[in-house]
Order: sequence, then structure tokens, then C-alpha cells
Amino acid sequence: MNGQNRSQEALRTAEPLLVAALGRRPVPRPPLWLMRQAGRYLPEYRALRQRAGDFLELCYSPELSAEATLQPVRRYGFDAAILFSDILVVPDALGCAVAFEQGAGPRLEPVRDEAAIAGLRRDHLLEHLAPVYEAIRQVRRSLPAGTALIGFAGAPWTLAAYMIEGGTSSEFYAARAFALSRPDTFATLIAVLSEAVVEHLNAQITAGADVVQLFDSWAGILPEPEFERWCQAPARGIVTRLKARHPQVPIIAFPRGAGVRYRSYAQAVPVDGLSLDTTVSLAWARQALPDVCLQGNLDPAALLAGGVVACREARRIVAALVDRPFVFNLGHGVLPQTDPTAVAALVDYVRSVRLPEHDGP
Ligand code: 1CP
Repeated sequence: MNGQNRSQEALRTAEPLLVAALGRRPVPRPPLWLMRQAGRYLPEYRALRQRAGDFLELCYSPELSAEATLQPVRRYGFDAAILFSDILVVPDALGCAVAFEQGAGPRLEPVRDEAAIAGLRRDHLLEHLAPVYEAIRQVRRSLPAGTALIGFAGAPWTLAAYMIEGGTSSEFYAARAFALSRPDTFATLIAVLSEAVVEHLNAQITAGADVVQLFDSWAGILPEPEFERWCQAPARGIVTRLKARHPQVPIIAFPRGAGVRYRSYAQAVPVDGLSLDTTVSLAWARQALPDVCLQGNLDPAALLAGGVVACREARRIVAALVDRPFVFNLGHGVLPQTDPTAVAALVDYVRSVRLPEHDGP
């Protein structure tokens, strides 16, 4: 089948554009979704959040979480919905209780020793997270055909960093010192989290997710040996195990801040898509990451600067990646101060792009 027939077939069978691009099949335009496309920049989200009260209540209420997932898709017609949840529901489900205090970010019961790791409740995970899977089933029923549903999880290193620190941090020194001074104990925590992440993503796929994304938001703060051991190797294990169960489901990884190590990551981890943070040079990525669909990497600050600036920067990204499979996204999440009309301008621009026919990278 030539490229044109294949892209026509993708349209006829309503294969989501996102799934086609991640499979490196030709698409007429780049699929578009934004990390944190649901959230505080949307007035309808702020209203919903007020109704729910607590942020975790929102995550664990299937109806409210489904509604938050659908809001940005309704408003902008994105090519994918990302489940409204949080990466920290996994530590919460393991018994490392999480609380979100307004304005203060997450607080977790710190996990600092072997006893705390041994005390994690591994057999309640799917039961605790059942509302998440119910939200996926509800979203699935309301999504337009051709709109993909993305499930996600935090990667083990990022989850472990929050668990050891007991909250957020700019450098996560306590977690890094723990991993360096007690690598065997830390390896046990990473193994527990890897298992939980596989089960959580597997359950999301079974409930109806078309694609899953693994967020390693704090990958970039680790030196090379630790990056390999705590980010790359666990991701390889997780992706390999999911691929064995669901060979048809594309997987995207986001090792944020990995810099030149995106290359070794891509070689080690058999993902379909790699999400590039804002700092990655696209000229470099084109040659260093030839065999994977790239996703990214508009600076969220460009949206703060307004629709005109965002479209100008988006044009630069499209020009750099136009002849290979890619997914338009930000280099990190939409900021709460973003003007929804700037997002609308960006969406109009990306939807107007027409890609030349190509047969893969
Ligand atoms: O006050 C509010 O309403 C809560 C703000 C908020 C939102 C909207 C948080 C708290 N989480 C979310 C949703 C969320 N989180 C999604 C939903 C889907 C979407 O993208 O629209 C996703 C995918 C996440 C993932 C997430 N949570 C990550 C990974 C991505 C990233 O941003 O690097 C991380 C690190 C978190 C932790 C988290 N959740 C929320 C906060 C304030 C934090 C801490 C962030 C930090 O450490 O600075």
C-alpha cells in the first residue's frame, strides 16, 4: 500500500491520528495534544475543582475525573484526551498516603528506610485505583471516534523521589543521597514501583486506553550511572513487559531533562514515542533519535507570551520535524496562568498544517 492509500485508510477506519503517528504511519497533519491540557487555566476546570473540594477527591471520583478529562477535548478538539489523574495515586495506593494542600503542592508520608519499603501494601493497588479505571471506561464512551485516550503513570525514579522527599523539591537531594548510599534498599523500592506501574498501566489499557505515557519528570537531575540504573533500566523492563501483553498499544516515554542521554534512553527502551522537553535541540534530535516518533516540544512560556508568539514558535517546530513522524505537544505542562485563547490560536495553527506524504523516518 502506498503512503497516500494508507493515510486514507487511517481516516476511513478512524484510527486515531496519534496512534497512526506513533506507529510511524503517514498522517495528513501532526496529531496534537498538550501535557496538562486539563487544569487550572480552564475556567470550567476551576469550577469542577471547587465542586470536588480536594484534588485527590477529583482524581478518585470517576464522574468528575471523566469530566475533567473531556473538558479540553470539548473546548479545543484535541486529537487525544489524557486521563485526568495524577502520578502520585500510585504511591497513595501503595499506602504512602498523599495529600495535596492548596498552594503547597503534594505532601507524602516519607519513605526513608527498609521497614517503610517492606510496609508498602502491594496487593491493594488495583482495588485502590479502581475509580481510575472506571473513569477511563466512562471517558471512552463519550470520546469522539478518532480521538485517542492516553493513560499514564509516573516512572519509578520520579515516584521514589517524591516518596523519599515527602513532597516536591527542586533538586531531590534526599532521594539522590538515599540512592547513592543505600543502592540495594533503593533497588527494592524501584522494583516495587516498577511492578505497580506495570499493573497500573496494564489495567488502564484493559479499561480502554489506546496509548500510555510514562512520565519521568525528574530524570534529568541524575548523573549518568544513576540515570541508567534508576531511569533507563526500569523503563526498559516496564515497556518490555507491557509490550509482551499489549503489542499493539503505543508507549511514549518522557525522561524530562535527559539531554544527550535521550539517545541512550531511546536505544535501551523500546518505546514508540519520546516526549522531548523544551531544552532539546530538534536538529540534534533528528539525527540522534532516528527510529522513534518524537513528541514536543513547545516552551509552555510561549503560550504565556500569547497566541502570536506561540504560533511563531510552533512553526519553527513543525518546520524542523515536518518530514518525519511527530506529535505536536509542549515541552512540559500547560501553566495555570495561560490564557485559553492562546491555546485556541495554537490549536488552529497546528490543525492547519499539512504534512507531505512520507513513509516513515
Ligand atoms: O490544584 C489543582 O487543581 C491540582 C493541579 C494538578 C493537576 C491539574 C496536579 C497536582 N496534578 C494535575 C493533573 C495531572 N498531573 C495530570 C492530568 C492530565 C493532564 O495532563 O491534563 C497529569 C498527566 C499529571 C502528571 C504529574 N503529576 C506529573 C508528571 C508531569 C509533570 O508535570 O512533570 C507530576 C510530577 C505530578 C505531581 C504533581 N501533581 C500536582 C502537583 C502540584 C504536582 C507536583 C509538581 C511538582 O513537583 O512541582
